[in-house]
Amino acid sequence: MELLPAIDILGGKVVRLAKGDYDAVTIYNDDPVAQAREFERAGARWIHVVDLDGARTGTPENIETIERILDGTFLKVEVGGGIRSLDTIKRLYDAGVSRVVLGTALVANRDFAKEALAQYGDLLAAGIDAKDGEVAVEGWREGAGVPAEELIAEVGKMGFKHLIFTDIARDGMQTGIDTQRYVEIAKIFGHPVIASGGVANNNDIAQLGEVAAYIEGVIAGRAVYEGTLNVAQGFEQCDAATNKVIARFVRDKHCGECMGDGCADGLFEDGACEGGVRTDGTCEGGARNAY
Ligand code: AMZ
Repeated sequence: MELLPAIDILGGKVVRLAKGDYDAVTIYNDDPVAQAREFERAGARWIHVVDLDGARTGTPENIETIERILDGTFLKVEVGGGIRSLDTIKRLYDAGVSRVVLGTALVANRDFAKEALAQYGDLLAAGIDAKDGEVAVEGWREGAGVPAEELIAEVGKMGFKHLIFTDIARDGMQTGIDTQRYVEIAKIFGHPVIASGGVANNNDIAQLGEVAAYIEGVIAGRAVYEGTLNVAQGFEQCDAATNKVIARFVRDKHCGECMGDGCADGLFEDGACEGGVRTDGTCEGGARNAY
């Protein structure tokens, strides 16, 4: 489980929006590269970068800034916002981005998403953001008319291995998170999920840590900038949660496949992976083989 501090870029500055509203902007730093360095100094391994201009217009507008972050730090960088072409993915990949997030394209251009997946596989993450259960697109200004659960299941079947799910009503609000919802989402998706939206403090990280087999990571934004979340402690909490999951995998004799990706369903109930944990079936019958 990783804690990913968020750097949302709008007009070249580090901002937070409230519930994704472009009219409710707080500027936290004029220099995204300095912000990234600060997170690196605090112990971050990953950061989550959103090109908010790109998410709004459909074309990334802050790639040069992202390239400067990559040049100026050793961080692993996850990037979303306006990524709708293979050329853009290639540019980000060539620049050294570790994970590329597709949001709107998942509903607006399924063929592109499939082609991207065929070419870039594990580099990609599905970014699904929901308001009242409906998927939101185009900078969250439009509803896609698709229930979130339906799209989550679909992207799992398509072959996405990473999913970032944002609870829009909580995003930028420091409300706390609905841990159980992320467990359900991971089960539907078939792999652990990256939780986003509403993190308020270290208690949220602790709660997610309790179900860490289902949680690949957690993104925190406003709570980091407002200082209600202690990031250094957050990184330690995540490491401890990860270690606990690994220990359980070994103790309960899960197969190596499970360990690599993390199973998503009922893993620890009886110490078995059987029961169709993954939609692609990787774990079925693979339980109890290794270790
Ligand atoms: O805050 C917003 N209005 C917003 C936001 N944070 N709108 C989009 N996004 C992020 C998504 C995802 O990471 O959470 O942009 C990415 C998706 O962009 P696109 O252009 O692929 O839909």
